[in-house]
Amino acid sequence: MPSDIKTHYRTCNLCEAMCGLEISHQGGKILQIKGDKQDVFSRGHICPKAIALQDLHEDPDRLRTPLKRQGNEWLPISWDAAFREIGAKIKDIQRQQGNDAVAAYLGNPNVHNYGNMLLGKKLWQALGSRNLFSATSVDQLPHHIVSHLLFGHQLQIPVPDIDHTDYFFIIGANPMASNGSIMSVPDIKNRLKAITARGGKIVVLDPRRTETAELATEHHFIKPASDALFLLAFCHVLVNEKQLHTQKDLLPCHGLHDLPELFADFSPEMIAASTGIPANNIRRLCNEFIAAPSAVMYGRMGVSVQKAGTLCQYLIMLCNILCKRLDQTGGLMFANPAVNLLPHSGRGSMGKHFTRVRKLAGFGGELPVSALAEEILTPGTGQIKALFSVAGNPVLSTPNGQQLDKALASLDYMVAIDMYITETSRHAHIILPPSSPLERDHYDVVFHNLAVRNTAKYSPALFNKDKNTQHDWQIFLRLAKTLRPAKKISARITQQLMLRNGPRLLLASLLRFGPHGRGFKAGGLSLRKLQKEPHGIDLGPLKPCLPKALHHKDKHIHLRPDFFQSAISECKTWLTHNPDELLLIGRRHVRNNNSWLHNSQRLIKGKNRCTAQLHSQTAAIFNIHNGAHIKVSSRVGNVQIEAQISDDIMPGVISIPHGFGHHAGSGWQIAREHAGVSANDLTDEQNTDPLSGNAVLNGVPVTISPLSA
Ligand SMILES: Nc1nc2c(c(=O)[nH]1)N[C@H]1C(S)=C(S)[C@@H](COP(=O)(O)OP(=O)(O)OC[C@H]3O[C@@H](n4cnc5c(=O)[nH]c(N)nc54)[C@H](O)[C@@H]3O)O[C@H]1N2
Ligand SMILES: Nc1nc2c(c(=O)[nH]1)N[C@H]1C(S)=C(S)[C@@H](COP(=O)(O)OP(=O)(O)OC[C@H]3O[C@@H](n4cnc5c(=O)[nH]c(N)nc54)[C@H](O)[C@@H]3O)O[C@H]1N2
Ligand code: SF4
Ligand SMILES: [Mo]
Repeated sequence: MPSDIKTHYRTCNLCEAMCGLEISHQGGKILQIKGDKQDVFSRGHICPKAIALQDLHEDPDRLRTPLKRQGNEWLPISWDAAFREIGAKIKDIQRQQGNDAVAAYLGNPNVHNYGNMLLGKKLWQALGSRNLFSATSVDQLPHHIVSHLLFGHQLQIPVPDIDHTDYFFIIGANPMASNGSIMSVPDIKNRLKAITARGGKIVVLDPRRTETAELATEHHFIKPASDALFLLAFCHVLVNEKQLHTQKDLLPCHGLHDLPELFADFSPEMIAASTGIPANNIRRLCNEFIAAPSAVMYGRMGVSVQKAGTLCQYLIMLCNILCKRLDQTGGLMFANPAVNLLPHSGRGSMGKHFTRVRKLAGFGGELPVSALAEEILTPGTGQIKALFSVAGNPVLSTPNGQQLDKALASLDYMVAIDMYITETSRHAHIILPPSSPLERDHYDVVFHNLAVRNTAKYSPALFNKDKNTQHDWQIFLRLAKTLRPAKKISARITQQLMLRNGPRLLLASLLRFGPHGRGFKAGGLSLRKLQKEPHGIDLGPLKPCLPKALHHKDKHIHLRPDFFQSAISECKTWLTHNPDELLLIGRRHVRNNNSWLHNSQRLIKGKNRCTAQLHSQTAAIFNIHNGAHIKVSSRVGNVQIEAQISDDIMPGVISIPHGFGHHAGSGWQIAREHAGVSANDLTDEQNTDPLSGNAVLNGVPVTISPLSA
């Protein structure tokens, strides 16, 4: 290699897998991005999206300076002028209509950005509004609630010990496309293959025969949103038939004795027709799950964002507990990350506040985003009049996007912190673009807590940002300072210190005082030590840590059957089977990332991915041919989309990926050429999980009809 070619190592921040990248660059230009073979966690693996970091960095459509909207036109504005205008408008609205008139929506990439995680709250605190929404309530909210109830902390979420399991039971997850979620696991393919190679088994329950199902030992179609019934029958066998709740050597639990009553009515025979899974299969799977030397049951988006999402995640946890799979090697285990955010975050609180219009309960200081549009559109005291949208695209990612689109257009004022003019940020009065991911340093403060192995890695910035570029955290701190200038001298000094040092100082102290650091003593893990290890440091496999690590004072798991009783009773009404029902589910593809990587030509090229997949039997009923255009309608709207006939999907199910539906008024030119339609123009904001307020994005009733041939 010529000497002026340099190599930079960093962790990819695009998804949860935390792959190590090796980036060669010369004179400020990226030459190549490949997997870092020496990375202690990912061992050289990357997915096709890694190259998007270059495309994103170089994308001429990526905003590099704040923009102010004048009608339909966008004009550059200086940072100082932008902060001044925002400060004045927001203060004015809050003075006249109260703090709650200003809301914030936080999108998914916040969690992949440690500055946002560590300093974002300064902005929400400065706003002082109870109207805080995020992508959590179209995603993993049920996991937080289950962990809050059972273990005493919303962030204490166990993950599959995939590298040591003999039996991986996957319900409603497609890690081969998603690269794992609530399970940070680079190189999923080889880790899955290793399970079967060592004589283990992978079982997948999914209405689609997915890329993950292809690798599994066994795949079963399950009717969308019937998983709670399947899991109730599974628990029925474990508890009512095999009495596993009476075992003496279970982890200490409260509430075991109430379990038989909960599951009494759900024998495998009762639920077979409604789920599509024969009773003998359920009993066999139970026996196998109990008998395997090690085993783990895991469920993700397919079960999290359905009507009984919270119940499903609860029942999955119960199966793991009853079969002694929780906190066991090869089972469901807790990570021990170098940065442990648990002591510094709320343990989770339920029902402390409710949305104004529909009275949906909040959790952990946030409200369900399914209610955001109506909170903007419904007049009255407490109506939302202004919004900060931060690293999110809720018009494409939350239910009934069309309604939210209208709501955003009606706001008195909106600010977007985003690097693109998106379907959402196009409604903003001002867009504040942050630095590109390659211009900032990186440490995963969230996903090491959900990783299948304990490792730590710090990535410095690859490129220096120029003076006119601001990191997200700088934008937050400057906004906070404008909105709530510190009064006391000590607070002013802290504000100034934070602005000068950013999140790195906090990271350094979290590492030093974290589980692998030694505080003020020498030795132990520190930022300085990590800076010398560009491929990361291996901290070993997941280890048992219960009951010590439980956050409940009594060091017991609280099973809380009382909390789930009503949802379980409700399931009894689902025991009827309607053969004519057509249910919508989602679909992820390894080259998409929610709504925002469609502007990379290298990723979007190829066959149209925004299609409606349906089974040939379903197609025949509606007289639909492969490639035909069809209309899909739901209670809230309709879309016109290309049909893709595939027998890899269950009859009676239709699958449309989310994140498409790019608007002509957006600024991503390549994405617009592959606009597609938004699945969330069909999902219903009124349809939420009663236990959590989480959105129902899978199992949405729709009808279809062919458009002219
Ligand atoms: N129907 C259906 N809907 C779904 C899902 C589904 O499976 N089906 N999945 C849901 C899930 S799991 C999620 S997480 C949500 C995602 O929902 P959102 O988070 O609302 O949407 P994203 O598409 O991730 O949009 C991210 C935005 O952040 C911007 N961005 C990227 N990086 C940064 C950064 O570092 N700083 C800033 N300031 N901006 C940045 C991008 O330009 C983009 O506009 O979608 C949900 N919606
Ligand atoms: N390439 C890519 N990777 C991503 C993302 C992306 O958009 N693209 N998004 C990231 C984000 S934000 C997240 S949260 C994760 C999500 O990660 P995953 O949950 O692994 O991803 P999904 O592909 O949504 O998997 C859900 C699976 O559930 C199935 N399913 C749908 N409905 C049901 C049902 O009712 N019952 C059952 N049993 N299964 C059902 C679907 O067919 C699908 O295979 O992926 C992350 N990684
Ligand atoms: S799997 Fe995720 S972390 Fe790894 S390269 Fe792809 S997008 Fe990046
Ligand atoms: Mo997500």
